[in-house]
Amino acid sequence: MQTQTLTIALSKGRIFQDTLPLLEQAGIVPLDDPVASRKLILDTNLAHVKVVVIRAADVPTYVQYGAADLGVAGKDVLMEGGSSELYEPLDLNIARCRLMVAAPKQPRPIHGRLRIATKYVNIARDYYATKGEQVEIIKLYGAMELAPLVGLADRIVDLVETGNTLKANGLEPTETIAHISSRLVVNKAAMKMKHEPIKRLIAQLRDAVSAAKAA
Ligand code: PRT
Ligand code: MG
Repeated sequence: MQTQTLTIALSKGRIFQDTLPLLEQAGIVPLDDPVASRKLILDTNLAHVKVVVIRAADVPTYVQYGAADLGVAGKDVLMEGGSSELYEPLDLNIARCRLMVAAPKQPRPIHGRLRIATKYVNIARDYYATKGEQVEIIKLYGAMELAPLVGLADRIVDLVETGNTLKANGLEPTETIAHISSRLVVNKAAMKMKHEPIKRLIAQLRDAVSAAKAA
């Protein structure tokens, strides 16, 4: 039987960088650096394995539709997207951070509903609904930290790693919504059709994650 091809979706930046050592442990080494080469499809040392490099928020879509067999996505992206059309077999324990509410250290008086700026509108809506608080959610695509400084919002919901970005903008974290790490996601049909190579790769990545934890 011919070797089945595998396509793995990764995003540029921290997820690519942190996934590389795990893939290497599994015997997969991309032949190009996506930043230097600008290529979107990378060959690897294995002829039947390719890596596609896309935006972080697009990874679940590529995998759900089978354009990639597997991918690596932040739990924040998976929670916000809310698709049940993917398998999520492994916590890779990389790109870790927390999804938090943050507020100005010197808050302004709040009139009426609390205004929350975030790119995570679904997560924020659910979070405040569960708390039973009526809030107004304002969708932004980036630089959430700016919103309270210019009076656009009273709070933000954003990812926090070191807390330096919040601090530099006069904000402080007030509540943790979720602990975040990146997950391996797998296309449901591929899991059946390419069961052997995918099962093997999951097992190898699981070992690599355990080894990284022990180190
Ligand atoms: O950047 P781009 O617009 O291309 O897309 P993206 O922001 O979705 O991708 P990327 O590569 O920035 O993030 C990919 C994934 O990394 C996210 O979905 C998270 O799961 C994970 N991750 C881990 C983080 C962080 N840590 C993180 N600190 N993603 C973003 N940040 C940002 C955060 O939004 C804030 O602006 O870093 C800033 C805070 O960092 P500290 O250290 O100052 O607290
Ligand atoms: Mg980013």
